[in-house]
Amino acid sequence: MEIAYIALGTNIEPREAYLTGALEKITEHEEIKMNNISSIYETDPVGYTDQADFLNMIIEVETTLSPMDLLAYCQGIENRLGRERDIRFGPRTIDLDILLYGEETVSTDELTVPHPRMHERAFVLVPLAELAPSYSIPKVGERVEDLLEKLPEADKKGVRDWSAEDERNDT
Ligand code: A4P
Ligand code: MG
Repeated sequence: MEIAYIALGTNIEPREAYLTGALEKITEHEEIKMNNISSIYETDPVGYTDQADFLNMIIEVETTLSPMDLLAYCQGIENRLGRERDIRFGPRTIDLDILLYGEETVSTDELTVPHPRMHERAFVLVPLAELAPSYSIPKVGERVEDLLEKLPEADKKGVRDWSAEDERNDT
């Protein structure tokens, strides 16, 4: 059994339905147990910025799958939810990235764990700090909450708690 963290991201409507669909399909697997889920955040696009805002969230799972098998299962879910790959970093119905797999590091053509860009991304660190603030990221050697603390304010402003939006819609 290993603890793994998986990041979910979507910026094609219906965004919330893509998140819900992915969560359902992840929990369907008998070798994956959902331990915890973060809040949902609405986030400014990073990298390729001429695209719609994302919804991002992170889940903690417990699994007996190997990192490669977990990746393959996640990619199958992406495909089932209509993911098309054209622009790198571009719009997507659902993106499932394996951030962390216990204390393990993986470095192959198909899979890099910890995810190589996670430690500099507010849309990853903000939700991850909810679930695992004191997790020290292998290779980087720093804790999630310390990495988050060091990010520029402008980056953090690009990550907004989406449950607050629901309240706005109610009024
Ligand atoms: N791959 C390698 N390591 C991993 C890993 N740890 N988890 C390989 C998942 N996949 C991994 O991914 C390309 C290849 O990465 C896969 O074939 C897999 O073997 P992809 O999902 O097909 O393409 P991608 O998502 O466009 O590329 P990548 O590199 O995952 O992009 P990023 O770095 O994840 O960036 N802005 C906001 N606000 N929110 C976002 O969620 N996401 C991106 C995507 C850019 N900007 C964003 C967001
Ligand atoms: Mg990806």
